[in-house]
Amino acid sequence: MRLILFLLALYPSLLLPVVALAKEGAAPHPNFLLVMVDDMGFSDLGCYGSEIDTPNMDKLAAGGVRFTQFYNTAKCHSSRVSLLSGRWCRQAGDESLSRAVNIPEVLAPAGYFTAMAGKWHLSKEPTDFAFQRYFGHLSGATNYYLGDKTFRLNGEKWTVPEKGFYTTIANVDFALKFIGEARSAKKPWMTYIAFNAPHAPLQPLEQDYRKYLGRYDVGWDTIRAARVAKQKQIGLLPASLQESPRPDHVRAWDQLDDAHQVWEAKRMAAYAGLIDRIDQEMGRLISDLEKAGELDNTVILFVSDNGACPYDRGRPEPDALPFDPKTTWSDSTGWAWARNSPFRYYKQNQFEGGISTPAILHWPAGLKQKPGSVIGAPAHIVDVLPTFAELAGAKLPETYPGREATPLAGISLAPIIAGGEIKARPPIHLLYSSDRGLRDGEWKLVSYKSQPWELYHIPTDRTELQNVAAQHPDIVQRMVKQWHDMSENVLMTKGKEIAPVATEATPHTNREWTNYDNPLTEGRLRQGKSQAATLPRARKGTTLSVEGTQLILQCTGNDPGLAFEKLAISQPGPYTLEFSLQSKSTGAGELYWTTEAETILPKGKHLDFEVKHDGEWHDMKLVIDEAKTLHGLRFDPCSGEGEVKIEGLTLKAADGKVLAKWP
Ligand SMILES: [Ca+2]
Repeated sequence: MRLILFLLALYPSLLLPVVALAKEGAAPHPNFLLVMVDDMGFSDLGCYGSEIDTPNMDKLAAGGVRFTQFYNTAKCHSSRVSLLSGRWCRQAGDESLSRAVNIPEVLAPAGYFTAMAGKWHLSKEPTDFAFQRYFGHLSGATNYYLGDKTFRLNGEKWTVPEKGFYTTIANVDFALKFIGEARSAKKPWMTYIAFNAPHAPLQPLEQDYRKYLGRYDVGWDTIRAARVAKQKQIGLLPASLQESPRPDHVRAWDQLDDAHQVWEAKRMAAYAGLIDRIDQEMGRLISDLEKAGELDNTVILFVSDNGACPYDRGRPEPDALPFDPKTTWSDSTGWAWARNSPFRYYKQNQFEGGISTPAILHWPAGLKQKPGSVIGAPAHIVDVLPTFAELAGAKLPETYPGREATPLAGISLAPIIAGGEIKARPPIHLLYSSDRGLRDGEWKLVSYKSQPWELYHIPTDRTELQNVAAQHPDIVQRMVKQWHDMSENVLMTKGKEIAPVATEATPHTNREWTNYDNPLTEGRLRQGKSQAATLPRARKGTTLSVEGTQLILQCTGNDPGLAFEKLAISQPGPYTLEFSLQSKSTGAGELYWTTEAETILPKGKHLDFEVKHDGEWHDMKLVIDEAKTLHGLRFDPCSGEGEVKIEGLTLKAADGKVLAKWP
């Protein structure tokens, strides 16, 4: 009850019944084509400043509206939760969606044919959430050519063809098939396409890649400047806007050596190819709607789940061809900076570079804004459900079997679509892991990984360059309280996520940002003879690979982990084993050790340790309380299935001396 009263105090509009948008002459029951792209930066489309050819999206923008402050949650799965549920991710019950009623569950009872194609990334399957048709992968990322084992077609396992398959095209093939079924059934439809592009691995089609080879030899400083200039020239952003400068962790292009320039230019050609293909496939959808006479009364909404991704995972492969299905190029921090022009930071951060992405709405039959308009009002993907429900005249159910539905967090954008404006809206809550923020009116409160709160005045400082927290302690205090109130009462989040922020700032670093000092080698690091001697042995149910300084374990749940036999240690204990660990597996961690050759592990001594399987990196330190000299070790970071990455695995003596390091 306390929660409901709190929410009603915050959002009095929740009391109002849903009213169909009053529009004279507009046809009833518009169709909805909802498109979400993966990791597309704010400036990646032509109509948002890019040099990439996106004529179809530019045409949609010219006939519709572009939002300049359309926010997401800075991360894949949480944006998908908020998009479908109209609620903050934690509030909706995360991937389980257990505290939400979702778009297809609102539109299907109103007579809509509901379908989805592409990346799901949440619990169960789309067909468990009132999507009447589904084709795509349940996984968070997939090989564009080879797919993976999570592909489904209408609830059944679907085998990816060995040849001729490409995700971006397949998603549209199936979406068109589903739309055709809706037409045959003479029903209005809602189709949700969740492209995996341009998420890593960067695997463009050959022709789409070759088209852009050479275009990015000028480097990211030049491309970023050109994008910002275009954003101002086309009226997307004000001419007075001060773009954020290149951060220290991105090296100036002309300071890169030739090999790094060649490699990075190829990576951006791959991104451009992926985005060009999205546009071509959007063109195929638009042509189909035009031919069927449906383009006029279809609400097309195009959004991205988060800003460009800076996490440069894996070994560079500058000599590989990205259209070889076995090549898996990773993201580039320098290009992520350019792709998020003119903003700061990236995917996962709650700065504008992480949360602000393109959003285009096209609906000739109902949109009363001047075609080509730029909408500066803040909006968020939580607004999509209430907007679609209002445009469809669909009822928002207050209860749903098997769910504890919470009140909506989003508001309907119908007043903007009807040619008006939204003067005030409830605060936008921002949270992903330890990255936090709150947008309330003109102010934005933001914290980088729970570092001290920063405050920005968005109308005069959209690029977050002047932290005015010290000048406005009253505003900071009010907004911090609001953030905590919403976190606890609305999102129902607990523990570390709502702990107070740090009092002292430390440098913003990330081990997964590109390291320009890393040498470029040809192809993946092969496990050579000399290295094999220093590597642990993967146990029978575990596959071990080495990428850079990381040990990557693929665990099956049987015999998880690594064995270190015949350790050549010269010093008695106690010891510490230090490492960083990122796990997508399950179960507790265990460490076994022995000081004598005749004891076969797991006999000997052992300790248990806790592992967070949240996909985040955690620094860990295990104390091996042993007085004798180690002979063998067994290190099991999980007991279940899935991937575990270990970086900087180091055995140290009590005095801190490094005794062994892997790889
Ligand atoms: Ca994403």
